[in-house]
This record gives sequence, structure tokens and C-alpha cells, in this order.
Amino acid sequence: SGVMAGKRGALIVLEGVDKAGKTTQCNKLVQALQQSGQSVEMMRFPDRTTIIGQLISAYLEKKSDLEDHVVHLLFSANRWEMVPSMKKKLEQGTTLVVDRYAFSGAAFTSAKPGFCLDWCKKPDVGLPKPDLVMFLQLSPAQAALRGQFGEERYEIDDFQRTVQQKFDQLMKDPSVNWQEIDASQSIEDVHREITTHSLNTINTAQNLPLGELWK
Ligand code: Z5A
Repeated sequence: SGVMAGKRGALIVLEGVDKAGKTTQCNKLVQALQQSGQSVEMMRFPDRTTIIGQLISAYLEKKSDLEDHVVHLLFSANRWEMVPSMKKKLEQGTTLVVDRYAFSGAAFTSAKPGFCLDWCKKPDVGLPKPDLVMFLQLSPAQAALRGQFGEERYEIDDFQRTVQQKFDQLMKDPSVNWQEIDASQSIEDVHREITTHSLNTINTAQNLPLGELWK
């Protein structure tokens, strides 16, 4: 932390149930931050472009079957493989806007029979800790108005309700900086709220060390 040391970027995560608008909002946030002169990049998990990501993608598209523990560990490995480049970018002052993270990992697997939330969190313990996690809150009825579920694995009404309950449990953890967002508002209103929270976070994070998740 010498006199010339630059300010680090912020790690900002968007989470939420299916069709809450995470991808829409990540794109808009990145654009807005770029226009305000910030160095910013978008990331998404799963990142389907890597070898591990391709295994996950085939599983989600039901082109392959994987044992439930195995796929959970692959989702986690898909995050860990990005950690060196994430840390480097953050240190260089680039803010990362991330579409889903370890919270989706824990919520989706623990919604399966025979899994507990605690086990599901373990492989992701120590990941770069987000400076802010915005949870886009949308009721199943409101989500239904945005169209049918797709064809991918997990896009089933009952399962999504259980996932929501797991997210509710995760949001009770005060060691994570959660911000709940009412995702039933218009795209522009949600965007305004998210941008305000993000700019505040970018300002406070630059003077704080990057944390370790769930540790
Ligand atoms: N998964 C896992 O199991 N473990 C893990 O560790 C991780 C993920 C990281 C694929 O993820 C699956 O992997 C996912 C979780 C699991 N399974 N499910 N379900 P993904 O990120 O590839 O999932 P996705 O299917 O791309 O995202 P999504 O949840 O379906 O969509 P979204 O990003 O939240 O929403 P969107 O695409 O921005 O918007 C949906 C539609 O609503 C679209 O037509 C928009 O134009 C519209 N929209 C958006 N905002 C609004 C508002 N405000 N009003 C009206 N309409 C709106």
C-alpha cells in the first residue's frame, strides 16, 4: 500500500431466482459504469466457455448426466479456475460485475434431496468475497408473467421454490453484504437502484482489503 498504489476494483454480484432479470441488469450496470468512466468487466457463472464449463453446460442441457455431488464440485471448480484472473483484475482497479456466484451454487444443490446447505457451501469457502451481493427478489407468480420456464434442468416450479427458501437462509448470514432489490419494478427502476448501490460500493471497497467468502 505505497503512495502510488492504485485503488482496487469492487466485486459486485447479482443473484436471484430464475427470470428475475440478473443478466439484463448486469449488462445495463456494466454499460452505466463504463459511461461514468469506471474500469469494469462482466463475468457469469457458470462460465460455459472453459472445459469445466462445457461439462456443466452439457449437464444443464440434459445432454449428459452427472452424479449430484460431482456437478456441485464442477460448479465450484468453475469459479476457482477464474480466481487468479479475478484477483488480478480487482488489484488492477477493475470492478467485476458477476452474474451468479457461490450463492447460486449452494442454493441449487441444497435444494436437492439429501444435501445440506453447510456441505454445499464448503467447496466455495475462501473464494474472493463479494463487496456487495444484490438479490433480485421476484415472486413465482411475477416470474411466471415473464414467460415459460426453459427446457434446462432445474427450470421446474417446485424446485425453484425450494431454491428460493435456500437463498432466504443464505441471506440471513450477516457476514455477507446483502442488498435485496425488488425485481418486480420496471427494468429502468431496478437499474437505478442497482447503480446507486454499486457506485457506493465501488467507493467504499477501494480502501478495504478483498475478503474471503464464508471464512
Ligand atoms: N447454477 C447452479 O446450479 N450452481 C451454480 O453454482 C451456478 C448456477 C452458478 C444456469 O444458470 C443454471 O445453473 C441455473 C442455476 C444453476 N439454473 N436455473 N434455473 P444461468 O445463469 O445460465 O441461468 P439463466 O437461465 O441464464 O438465468 P435466468 O435466471 O433464467 O435469467 P435472468 O438472468 O435472471 O433474467 P434475464 O435473462 O435478464 O430476464 C428474463 C426475462 O425477463 C427476459 O425476457 C427479460 O427481458 C425479462 N425482464 C427482465 N427484467 C424485467 C423487468 N424488470 N420487468 C419485466 N421483464 C423483465
